[in-house]
Amino acid sequence: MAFELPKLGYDYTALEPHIDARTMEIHHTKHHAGYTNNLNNAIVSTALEGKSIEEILKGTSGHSTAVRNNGGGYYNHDLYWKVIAPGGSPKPEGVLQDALNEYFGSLENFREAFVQAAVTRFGSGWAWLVLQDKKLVVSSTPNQDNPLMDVAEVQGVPLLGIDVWEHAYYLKYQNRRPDYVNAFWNLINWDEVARRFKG
Ligand code: MN3
Repeated sequence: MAFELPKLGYDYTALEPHIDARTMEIHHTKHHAGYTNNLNNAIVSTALEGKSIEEILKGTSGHSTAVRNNGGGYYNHDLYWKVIAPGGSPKPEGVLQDALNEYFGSLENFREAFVQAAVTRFGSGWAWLVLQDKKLVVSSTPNQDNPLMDVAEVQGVPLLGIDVWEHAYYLKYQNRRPDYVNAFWNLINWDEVARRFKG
């Protein structure tokens, strides 16, 4: 019943040169594993044991800080590994492309908004593309919060997310967060974003 660290669909080296293998290995085997273990420890023998991660997150205002931080960390990293892929995938098509055009004007405008949210998030956190009441919006959250949480300023379904904690990029990019964010853009798995959009 406990949450398990998901396996990646590719090797640690597969996202080079955009994200280096050492960062990937530490991020997955130390950071994501830590959130997973700490989440399990925080919910064992409580009313949350056996619930889905989505159910747990939507009740965040009523949970401990440990559940908020580690539940978010568990979910967010699972999404992160899936919305990127070696070489990325072709640009958004079909209904996702139409929606991005409708709410941002163009893919390039969406990119600017997403990059801006990622670069300007102060300290550790995430930037998101969020499906909110059938609209698409860009937001960012502090720490391991995400749009599924009832404490988030912008609530909805996260379709795409970028981790802007320094542990996600510091070995290769040091303080150059914008370089990492722009490199991430080359890896986006639009097929996965579209799958989440269609629900
Ligand atoms: Mn991380």
